[in-house]
Amino acid sequence: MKLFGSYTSPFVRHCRIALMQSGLDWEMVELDIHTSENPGTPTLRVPFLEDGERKLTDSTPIIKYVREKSDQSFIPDVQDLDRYCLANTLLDAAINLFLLERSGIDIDTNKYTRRQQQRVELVLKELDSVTLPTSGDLSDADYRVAVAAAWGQFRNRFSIASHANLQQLLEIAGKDPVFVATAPPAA
Ligand SMILES: N[C@@H](CCC(=O)N[C@@H](CS)C(=O)NCC(=O)O)C(=O)O
Repeated sequence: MKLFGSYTSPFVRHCRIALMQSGLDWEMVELDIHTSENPGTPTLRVPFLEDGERKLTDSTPIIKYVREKSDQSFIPDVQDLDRYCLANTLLDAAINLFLLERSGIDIDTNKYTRRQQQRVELVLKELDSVTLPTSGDLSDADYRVAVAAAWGQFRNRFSIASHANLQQLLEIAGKDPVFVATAPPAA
């Protein structure tokens, strides 16, 4: 199967983690979604996955598909799923702000972008308040929070300096071979 995406995307990173842990046959097709004329996905976002006739357009069904195809489960617990979704909300807001700023919008004066900034801070605080996993035993909710926190540091989009649990989660994830192997390339 083919995973389309970039090495800097946190959503793609999580898919790569699941694929590397799956033992399945797959390859990464590098794609710059911002410059590609006809990227082959209606979302105009990465990741997307092709496996024969099957096409998946979002990291969540991709990870569920990969986990289940390799006899693993995908977030059975509803509270873990909520945490996973919170990390998605954090990423969506932070990436949206990143792209708006890059396109020339002043995100400090616009009412909606200020709300997005507030959302980032509130979700970070909420994510910091949950129990940490033990080393070597990261769930998909842990991975999602970890790739989100790591992306924020990589792009300098938010600080986790006052969030001790998130810092510790990144330390735990830093001992996980696939998390380390999928780190975004140095700029
Ligand atoms: N819900 C999607 C989000 C994917 C997403 O936002 N990808 C970003 C890269 S990290 C993207 O392609 N953004 C391009 C754009 O918004 O124009 C998923 O989980 O796959």
